[in-house]
Amino acid sequence: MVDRSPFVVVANRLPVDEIPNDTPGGRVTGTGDQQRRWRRSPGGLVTALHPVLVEHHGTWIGWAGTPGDVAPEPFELDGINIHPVPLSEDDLERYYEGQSNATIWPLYHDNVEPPVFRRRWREAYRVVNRRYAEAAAAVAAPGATVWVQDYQLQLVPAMLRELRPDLKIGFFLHIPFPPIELFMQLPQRAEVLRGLLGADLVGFQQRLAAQNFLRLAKHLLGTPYHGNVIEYEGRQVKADAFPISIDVGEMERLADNPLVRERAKQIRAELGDPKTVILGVDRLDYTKGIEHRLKAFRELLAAGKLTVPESVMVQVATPSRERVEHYQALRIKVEREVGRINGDFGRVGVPAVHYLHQSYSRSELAALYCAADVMMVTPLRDGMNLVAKEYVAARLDHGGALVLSEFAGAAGEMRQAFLCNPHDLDAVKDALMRAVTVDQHEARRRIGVMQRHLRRHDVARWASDFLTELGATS
Ligand code: GDG
Repeated sequence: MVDRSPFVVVANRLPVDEIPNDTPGGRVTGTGDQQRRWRRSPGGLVTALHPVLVEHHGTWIGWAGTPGDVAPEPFELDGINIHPVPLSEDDLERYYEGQSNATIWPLYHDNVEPPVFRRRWREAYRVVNRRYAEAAAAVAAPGATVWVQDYQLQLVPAMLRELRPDLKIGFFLHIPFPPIELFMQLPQRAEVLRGLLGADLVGFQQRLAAQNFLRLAKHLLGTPYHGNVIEYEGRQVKADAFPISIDVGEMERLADNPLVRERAKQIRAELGDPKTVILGVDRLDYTKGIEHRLKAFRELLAAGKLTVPESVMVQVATPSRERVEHYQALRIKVEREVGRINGDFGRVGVPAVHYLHQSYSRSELAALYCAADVMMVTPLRDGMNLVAKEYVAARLDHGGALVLSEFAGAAGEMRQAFLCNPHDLDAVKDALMRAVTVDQHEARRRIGVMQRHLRRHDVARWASDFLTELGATS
């Protein structure tokens, strides 16, 4: 473990999972009662940043995943310095579930659920953001580059700049940045904006989000901007779009694995070899439009345009933020809708919707992607949506069709998808039917164009574009 790093990533969560002590393998830290075992968690962000972190002896700062007042000691894993920050049960309830996921998350996603505002959550957000900023200030070498990630840590750039004016600070927001009218509802609005303006470069998924940010700064603080550069307190802050992507190579390797291909066939057989398998894969989140797609499917079944068992839907809804009220309410609504569809259109042993409230391995996900004729990605608002990109990358056979919401960042790049407005049920039904009935030649052409785009724009390119632009800021 080095004391100070020239490259530091700060994210809510560390890219590691603690595994039970009796599991073979993993990296062991501590001894006796304090012994712990760690494994790198899969994910696009860590894959993209891993080479940069290894090359620059980089450090990743974040929460290790277990609540407590004291964090595990820093350690090294696969060439990355891991620097845990503690989060207590209270912090998790207020900073993470409260301010991050019940206030900011819905507000930044067009208020698709009403945000909840609580003073004690805001205070916890401030306290925890300071903790992360202090950790970064302590590990960053003189003149280091620090890259702060996402909506949980928007105050960190300014806090860090105050502690360490010598650093080059980048910030990337993985979720949408709302228009002025919505952002203005945030009780902490000026503080959050000033927090972000502590960075040299603020990155967004889409150009529209960067523009919202530039306009907001002018509106709220009167800071002028020229092009995409804001003049703020004698410094220049650049705002730009960097659409994130996936590790295309990893998904292609998975999809090319004979075991995965075999599993895809087996999944279709287990589903009764239907003509059309329609798939959804999402965290169980109200922004993802799961109910909307279920309703579209139900109406098409009711109208006889689709029939069971020729068509079946598989919906993977990975458990997420289960202690937040909005999420509990969503689960009830989704499960009620699934029950209604199966009650009306299923038969014994032949459900219309296979609903799976579980997490799967990457290879099982790849097999599901390969098994699906139509992938439905219908968020009401989404920063990017990596599932859409994963599905396309997995289709080495050039088969399949993607139905994609116009409100996903991915729609900006994947114009060959069957695009739809998820708020308009008829439009969703129409896009689904076009995807179900598209002729093979046209389907292959569409997937092919999107794959070529993805191969040139993978997550490594995203990281290098951001870091190059950050390096070029004055
Ligand atoms: C946020 C923004 C933005 C899902 N179920 C399982 C599983 N997943 C994986 C998917 C995909 C990832 O989780 C989900 O990424 P998304 O982009 O679809 O959505 P968010 O979680 O909301 O991500 C989003 C993203 O950040 C990146 O900037 O695109 O807009 O909201 O990779 O495959 N992975 C495994 N098991 C599952 O059951 N292993």
